[in-house]
Amino acid sequence: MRPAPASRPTVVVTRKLPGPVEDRLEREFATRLNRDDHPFTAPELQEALRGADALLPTVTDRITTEELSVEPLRARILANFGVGYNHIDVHAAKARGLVVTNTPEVLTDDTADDAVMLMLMVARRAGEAERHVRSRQWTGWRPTHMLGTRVSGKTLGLVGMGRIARAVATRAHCGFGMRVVFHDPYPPPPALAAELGAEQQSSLDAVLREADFVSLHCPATPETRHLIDTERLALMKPTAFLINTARGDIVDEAALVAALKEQRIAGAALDVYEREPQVTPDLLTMENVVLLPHLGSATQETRVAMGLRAFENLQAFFSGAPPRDRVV
Ligand code: 8YV
Repeated sequence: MRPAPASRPTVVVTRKLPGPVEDRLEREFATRLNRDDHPFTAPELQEALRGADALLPTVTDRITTEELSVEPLRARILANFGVGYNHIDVHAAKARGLVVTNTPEVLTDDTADDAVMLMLMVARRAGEAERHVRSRQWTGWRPTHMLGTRVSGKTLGLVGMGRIARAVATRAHCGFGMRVVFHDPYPPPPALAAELGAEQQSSLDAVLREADFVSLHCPATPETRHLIDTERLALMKPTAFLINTARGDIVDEAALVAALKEQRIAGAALDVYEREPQVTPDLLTMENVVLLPHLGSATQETRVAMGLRAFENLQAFFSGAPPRDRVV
């Protein structure tokens, strides 16, 4: 008699994923999809941790010590959909014997494009101008209408110099002839920075003082929470713009609102927020602020690639091989 096939691992997918990713997951695993795409509640996450071998979560799932304290815990891996995993308490996960993986590299270019788009939008007043046309206020061309700020040739300050920052540096330096300065406590080798035309600064404060555009590219950790606060915003030029495609809690949003109101900086372009999906109401009223709904990796191509990368991590794990993108 042939042995019965080993039962397939059960995987709970917490949000709706692109079709090709869901198909792939369903072919390989006993997959539970989130058909109506509702954000999971804490009890739902706990239920999944109790009832499945793996979770494929996203940034909208807060997986803290509390969620991870379930008994009995069945899940053995959290295959995160996304490179950032600050929504997962990885120490608590590790303590409970869970493996955590992420999806680096595949979203680098699209997120860098998003940062450049935000820089151009805020400098050239694109959001404000679009609202102007759509609300039928445009009365025609005139030499002094909606003048913005030139991007080409200006100085871009990068906070963090990982993969996404380096892709932004290339675009800014090669595409816009910008001078690129950066600070990272773990900087890339000098030869690599030189290749990108990027100059390392001795401190974050030096970057903030020099830059016409400050773009944030550090991970969200306890150390980087409110890294950009009242004091750091005060170091920026009154003509400078802040761009954030990293994580909302790197910026003290209340301090940012105050700096914008008092015109201590020229504007801000944000893709991420401290309390997503809530946005500090004052920001919604400011014309010199561009607000996007966490779109960094939001292209068809990248979201499929992220899903397949999470799938590959699960596949490796359940076949007994080390997953490529293990973070703990
Ligand atoms: C994702 C992101 O869309 O990968 C990240 O860290 O911020 C985004 O690109 C999101 O995290 C998906 O969970």
